[in-house]
Amino acid sequence: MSLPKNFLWGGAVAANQVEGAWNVDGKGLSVADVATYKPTVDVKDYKHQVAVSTDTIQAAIADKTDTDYPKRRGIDGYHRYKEDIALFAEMGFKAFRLSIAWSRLFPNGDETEPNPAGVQFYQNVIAELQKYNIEPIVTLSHYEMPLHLSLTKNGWVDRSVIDDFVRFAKVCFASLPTVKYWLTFNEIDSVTRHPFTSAGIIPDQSKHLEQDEYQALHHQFVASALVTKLAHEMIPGSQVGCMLTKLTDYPATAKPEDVLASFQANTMNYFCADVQAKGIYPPLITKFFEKNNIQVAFGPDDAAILRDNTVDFISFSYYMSLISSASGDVEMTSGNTIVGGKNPYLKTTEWGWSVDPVGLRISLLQLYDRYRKPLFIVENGMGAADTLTADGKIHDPYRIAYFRDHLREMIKAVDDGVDLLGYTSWAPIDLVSASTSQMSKRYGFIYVDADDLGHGTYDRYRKDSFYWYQKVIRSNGADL
Ligand code: BGP
Repeated sequence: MSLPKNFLWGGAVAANQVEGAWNVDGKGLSVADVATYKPTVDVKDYKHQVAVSTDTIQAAIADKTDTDYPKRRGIDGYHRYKEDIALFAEMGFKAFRLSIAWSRLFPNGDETEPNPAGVQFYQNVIAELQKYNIEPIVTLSHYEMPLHLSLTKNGWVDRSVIDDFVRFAKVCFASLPTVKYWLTFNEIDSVTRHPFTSAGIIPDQSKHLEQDEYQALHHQFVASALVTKLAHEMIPGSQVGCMLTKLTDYPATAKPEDVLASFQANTMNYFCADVQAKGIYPPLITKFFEKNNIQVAFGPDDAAILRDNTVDFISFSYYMSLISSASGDVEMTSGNTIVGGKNPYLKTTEWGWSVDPVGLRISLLQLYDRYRKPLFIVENGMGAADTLTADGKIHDPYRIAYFRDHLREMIKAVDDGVDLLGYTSWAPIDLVSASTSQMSKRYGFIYVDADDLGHGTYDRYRKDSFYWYQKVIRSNGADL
């Protein structure tokens, strides 16, 4: 069993979780900049906890500090990117996934010309990666849009945001012409899980929220298809991927009713990839809309735009699997953005996410069998608390075990016949958690000396897993 020679090993991050520098060099406020630190998140009420109101946003705008807003600090990646990229190169990265902060290029989102300092920053980052022959994989939208568009248009609910986004993408393609791999929307299916951070929607309790969510999602589909076309035109040979949260669901028992419930959960999970990879809304989803009184308005050309501009490859995040039962009588996962049944056969992380390496192999097989397009694992990893020892070490055998088990299953899936472009771990360096804004939920091979409240030197330390991943890449996965 071996991986292709050009397999893209690396790591993935998002701008709003690493850069900090939220008000530097002309950057505007983004939805991420008003996300507050939440020590605990009640899973059942997650949507409302992250769904800020206009009042809380106004308070955040008035607050010019970063004290309560960890994403404003990130890990100071804006100033330390050279040091970080040197560490990635030391691990032997072939690829690195990053995102572009839309509000760094267009502070309000609706300007006609970009902020030159923002453009320059990303040109510098890409040049630094290419200096080490690291292939950049760039996400255009990763839980981030200019806050102004959220406040003035209710984010992606308003169709005109498509034009704003296409203008932004055009600047990205024109200024970063050597980037070959692009992803349009990170975990596009998350619009219905956290509508504010994924689509700038400020929920109005008196309105039909699902209606707004699916309309916003439709606008993202159209925008994704339009920029896929644009990328192909502006950067010949470029490859554009969709990105979904792969939430592989199992029936709680072999009871046919449970199997049906699980099938339905998986169908909902495939919905976005069906639109982006096959170019059509699946009939089961259209019917779901009808039954739930959801009317998605299509522009006259939308169906053709979706049909004619499908993605080149399918990328996804994989963290866990879930279970479904017809009675709903199963224990639920807790402490994250994803609501689902907990599998009694699996262990969970400290944050309640089930650990299921075989589920990764199953996910790869399911996706490849369904779409027959190249796949890319662009997020997989484990949030854990780490301890920095007095002599500057971090011993993290639990993280090594997690990755080893997942990579073993990934390699088996390639041996099964799956066409896999690469694997970028989430995240190669500790960063601010998307769901809780915690620093203490650590994912990296590199430790960042900062706590949840922003105290610390922000110095970087190599964990034991750093040397382990270096060895994995060097052996192209043979030495796990
Ligand atoms: C994915 C997001 C990432 C990332 C990861 C881990 O859903 O695309 O941005 O953060 O999950 O989640 P968390 O940071 O909440 O632990």
